[in-house]
Amino acid sequence: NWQNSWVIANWKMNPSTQLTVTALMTDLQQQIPTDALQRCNVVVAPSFMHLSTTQQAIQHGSCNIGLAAQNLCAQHADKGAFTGEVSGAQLKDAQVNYVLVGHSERRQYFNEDDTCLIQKIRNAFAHDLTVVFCIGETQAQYEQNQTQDVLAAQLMVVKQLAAEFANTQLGNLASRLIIAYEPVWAIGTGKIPTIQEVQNIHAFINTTLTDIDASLATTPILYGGSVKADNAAEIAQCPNVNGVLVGGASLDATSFTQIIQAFA
Ligand code: G2H
Repeated sequence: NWQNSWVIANWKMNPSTQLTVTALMTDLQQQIPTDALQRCNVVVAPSFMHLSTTQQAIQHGSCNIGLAAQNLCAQHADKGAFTGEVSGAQLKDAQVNYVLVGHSERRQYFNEDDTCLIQKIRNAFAHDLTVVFCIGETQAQYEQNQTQDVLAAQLMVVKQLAAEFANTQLGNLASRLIIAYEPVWAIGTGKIPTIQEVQNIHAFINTTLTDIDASLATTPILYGGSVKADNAAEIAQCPNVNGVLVGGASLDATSFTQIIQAFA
C-alpha cells in the first residue's frame, strides 16, 4: 500500500554468511507483529549474493516483506557483456521489486554521478522496479548552509526523468519513486539532525518534487542516517517523514522490529 509508511533495511555488505541471513530473517518474521505490516511497508535490501536466500525466507515465512537490491547495472537494462554487473531484468526475474539508487556510499566510493544514476533509474523503471533514490549533503555542505542547494541539484535527476517521461509514463515515475534523505554526516555516525531540521528538509524536498510535477507531491520521503530503536519514535512523529531507511540497526531483528513498530 503506497499510503502506508515505509521501513527499509539496507544491509549494505552485511552479513558475511547465508546462515546469518536465514537466522536474521527467521527472527524478524517471528518478531514483527502481523498487524504492523498492514500499516507499514517493510522492505529488506540484502547484497546480491543473499537475494535468493532472503527471497526463500520471505516465501516460506508468514510476513509480507518486500525485497530490494542495493544496486543495478547502469549500462544495460537486460543483459550483455558487462562483467560483474547485475541487470534490472535479472533482479525482476529474482522477484526483486525495489532497488536503491544514489546511496552516498555509491556516489562516494564508486564515483556514481548524475548521468550514471539517471541510467540506473531508467533501467530500473524498464523492469517495473520501484526506485529508492537517496540524496543528502556532506558534513562540509551542511556546515556551509548548502543543504537545500545540494538537494535541489541532486533532485535534478528526477526533473530530467520527469521531462523524459512526460505524457507517456509520468504516472509510472510517480508510482515507482521513493526518496530517501540521508545526510552523509549522519550515516553510521550516531549523529542525526534535529527533528525540526528533518521536518524542514522533508518539506523542502516535497516542494521541490511538486514543482517538478504535481503528480510527485505524494512521493514518499524517508529519512536515513543513524536511525535506531531509541530515536525512531521521535522521527516517526514528523508529519512529513513517510518512513526510514535503516542501515546498522536493521541487522538486529529486535532493533529493526522496534523501528517498524514506531512507524506502524
Ligand atoms: C545510511 C543508513 C542506511 P545507518 O547509509 O542507508 O545507514 O543507519 O547505519 O546510518
